Amino acid sequence: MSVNTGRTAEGAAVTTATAPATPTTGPITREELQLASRNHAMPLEMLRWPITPLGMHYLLVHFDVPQIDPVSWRLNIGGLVDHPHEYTLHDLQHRERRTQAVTMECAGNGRSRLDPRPVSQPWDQGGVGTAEWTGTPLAPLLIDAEVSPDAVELVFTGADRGIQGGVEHQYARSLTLAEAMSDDVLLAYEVNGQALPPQHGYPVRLLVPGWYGMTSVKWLQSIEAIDHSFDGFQQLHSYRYSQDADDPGEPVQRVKVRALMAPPGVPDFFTRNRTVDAGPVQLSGRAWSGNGTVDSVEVCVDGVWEQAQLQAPASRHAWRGWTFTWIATPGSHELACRATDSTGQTQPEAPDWNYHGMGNNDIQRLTVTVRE
Ligand SMILES: Nc1nc2c(c(=O)[nH]1)N[C@H]1C(S)=C(S)[C@@H](COP(=O)(O)O)O[C@H]1N2
Ligand SMILES: [Mo]
Repeated sequence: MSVNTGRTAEGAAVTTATAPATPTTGPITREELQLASRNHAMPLEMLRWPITPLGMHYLLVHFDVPQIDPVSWRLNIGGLVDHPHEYTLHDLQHRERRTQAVTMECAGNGRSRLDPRPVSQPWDQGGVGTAEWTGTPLAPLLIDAEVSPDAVELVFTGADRGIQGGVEHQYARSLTLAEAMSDDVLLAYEVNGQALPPQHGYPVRLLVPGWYGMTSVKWLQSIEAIDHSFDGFQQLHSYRYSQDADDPGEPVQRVKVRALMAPPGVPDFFTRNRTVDAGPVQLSGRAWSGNGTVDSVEVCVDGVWEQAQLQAPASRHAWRGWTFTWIATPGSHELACRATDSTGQTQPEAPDWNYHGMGNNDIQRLTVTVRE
């Protein structure tokens, strides 16, 4: 088996026809354009909304959107459990029902800002969104299943299938039993008050607040308890903080702290450069972290940092709004924002480079032209 880590089981270097190109300093490729147009970002002006309207939430689909018949669909809970069970959609909809606002961000958000640029979905900064997800908590289903004491992880498998790094597989990710038992983990069947649309995982997806989006497996088909660490492609060969093709790196897990600003004023169609009128300008945006809470947001105008005002989040897993009044004077100005969370983490001036372009939370900077 050859995978895109460039290693065989013996550790010898290999190259495969399907392995993605190594990071590049060249222009955006046709393959990146193809991925970017399938997997759209949230436009940054949508930061004005506390809940991202459906269709404006970002999207990330590795393979094809599967077509699933809700009547014959089943969720299988099995493996090392005393009571394996098959649930219908109706069964899940008639268990405890919970709605929670959750900010989700793709681990690759910010990837195209790296230099050299890892060649994959070329996110700028919009691989994020906040939705109100409704579903049933996972923990009670696991309790009903009586997971064996020998089980260490649960594998969540989606219905979608494809080839990545030369390996054909169904999209699958694992969590430890303790992580999966967390009270806030849902099996979601609605988003913003509607049935999940096909692209967001219809009929049921896993939802793991605080973790990068890859954890929240869409089109969920089975949950299997296993007695070892899951070695599937999306666990072992993808979503790693690696320095090169041969570096197994560390797993990508919780969302790093980040603030973004809704671009002020009016955009230029092609460059997206901004123009605002002189005088007081209300800057606003949102900030989030998968570790603790966002404790402060600062705004920088021409190199001087000041505190922004924070709003209460819609839930403990949702981003916080922030505002800042800027007295804009004619000319060209540089704006930036950054957040700090309750674990003391903040955002880097420049991306922390890694081979797959994961977890880049570098500070957003905007150049704004102020007219009289
Ligand atoms: N089955 C399946 N689940 C998946 C994916 C996928 O391709 N297949 N993509 C993951 C990734 S990388 C992200 S960032 C989120 C995106 O969720 P969204 O498209 O609903 O925003 O779904 C995750 N769950
Ligand atoms: Mo992602």
